[in-house]
Amino acid sequence: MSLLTLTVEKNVVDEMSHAHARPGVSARRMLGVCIAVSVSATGPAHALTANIANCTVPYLQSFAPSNTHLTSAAIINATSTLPMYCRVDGTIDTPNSTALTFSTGLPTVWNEKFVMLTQGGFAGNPPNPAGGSGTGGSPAPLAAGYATGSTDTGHRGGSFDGSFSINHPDLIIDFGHRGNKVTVDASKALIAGYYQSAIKRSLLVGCSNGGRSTMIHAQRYPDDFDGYVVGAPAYAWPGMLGLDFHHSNLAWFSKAGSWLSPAKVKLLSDAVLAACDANDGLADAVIDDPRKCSFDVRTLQCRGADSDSCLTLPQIAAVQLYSSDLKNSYGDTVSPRWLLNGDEVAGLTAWKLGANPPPIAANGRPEPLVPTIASPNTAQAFSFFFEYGSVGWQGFNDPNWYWRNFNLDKDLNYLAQVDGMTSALSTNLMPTVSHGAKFIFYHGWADQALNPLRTIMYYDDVVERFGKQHTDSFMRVFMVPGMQHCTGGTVATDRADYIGALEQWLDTGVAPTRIDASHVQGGVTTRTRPLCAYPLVARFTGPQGASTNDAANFSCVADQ
Ligand SMILES: [Ca+2]
Repeated sequence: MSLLTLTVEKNVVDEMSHAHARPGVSARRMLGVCIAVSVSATGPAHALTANIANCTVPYLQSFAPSNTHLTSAAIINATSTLPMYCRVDGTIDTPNSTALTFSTGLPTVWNEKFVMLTQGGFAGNPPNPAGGSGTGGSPAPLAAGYATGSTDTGHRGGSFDGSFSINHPDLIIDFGHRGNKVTVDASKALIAGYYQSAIKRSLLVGCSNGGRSTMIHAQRYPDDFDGYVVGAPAYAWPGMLGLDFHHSNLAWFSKAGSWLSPAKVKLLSDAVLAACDANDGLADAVIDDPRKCSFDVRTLQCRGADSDSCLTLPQIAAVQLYSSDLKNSYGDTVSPRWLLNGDEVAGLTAWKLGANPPPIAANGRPEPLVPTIASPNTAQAFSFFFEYGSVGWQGFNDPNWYWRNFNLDKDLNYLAQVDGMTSALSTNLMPTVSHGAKFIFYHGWADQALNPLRTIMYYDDVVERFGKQHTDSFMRVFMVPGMQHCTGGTVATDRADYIGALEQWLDTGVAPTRIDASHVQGGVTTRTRPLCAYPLVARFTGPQGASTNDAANFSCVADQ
């Protein structure tokens, strides 16, 4: 058998980093809410026009913090998707490092607001101030008239490469929170200097590691932002994140014969969907809340020879381990169950299994290809990039770490040390919410990268601390049925303007209970559906025979 590997392609890195703009997306579409900033060919409704003659390094350097060294400033002409802007690039010194690069985007017609962009995965991509927000539906903030900031957080390598961490706790801190902080400070200073005007509102947005970045910033630097869009956050990095990936690697690769081929993933996916789709009252190819799906995988057991239409006993055991809480020998749950969600076909192979079977060692055990310091972008499946990068290289600082040696009883302290640099577990949000800051969280119910139950757990912790009523005044969580990681999903309504909803909340003081979202296929909107503030759910309330693909026929109601 040939050694088939998964190599990260450029487009995958782009998808992970959510660094690309979404051409042609207007701020007006897909919204059940009004939005504060109207986007048109002439720019935002409320705008200030810059003196573009000031887009020079000598002029702007005079406003930059002393740790910030500008390398270029240039006017970028308008394109079909982006307005004219001044792009400022530079480096920022952090303790022990001069490697951090950043970029600030200064639109000529400015809406007087700032959006700090964040990166997914291990960050490490070139800064891109014209990039998307990672929110799966909001237009690129620069295109909407915002000044923007972006940074690689101090290292290069891209979204899947954690190798920078070995012997560099300083770079882990920069990745953890400091890289974004120094970029926010530099960007704000450059914005105020360029426009000779104060910033009226600042927002921090991101998904995945970007979601973690928003939370940790709110916890450590509570005065910087007025609002946060937090997508599918990897907030418990690396401890719980590493455990969740270890959990799935144990399920699929502990024993010979456990691995599922893409054909068997489809079998499982179809069977789960068939069993649970209608539980929410609508057979629409989406399981609204997969916690309520009690699918028995033993119904798929092979009765005769193994084939793509059944699962073997080792495969059934693997699905059961994957979809059960993982406990250590003391009985503590260290990783909650992965939900069977009926759209495994959209994400399980890429994130957890790989498209090709793992090599089998001489002892009969599967030995999936794992990343190495020399080859950090090659592995059996994405899960190994994150288990190795976060647990082995960040937690243990060991370039030769081996995933099977991780000890669930003894080794958590190794991760706790790095948790102190990167985790956003704190629920002490008072310093930021006391000045009026708001949070919109979102997470796909079918996310097979980061467990949606983790976001529910954080929300429950916040409610426990502040009470439901107080929490409602500053935080709303939108669970997206059928959505994969940050975006995607076979028929999920994965595109929603969370930034627009946050802006409206800040403008009016009225919290969003419903954000209308779309599924777009081949450029055509095939379904709209409200996303409802958790724990509310969307239920069909239209007239008999009305379209179930039209958000107008749904209401957000308490789940029954
Ligand atoms: Ca359904």
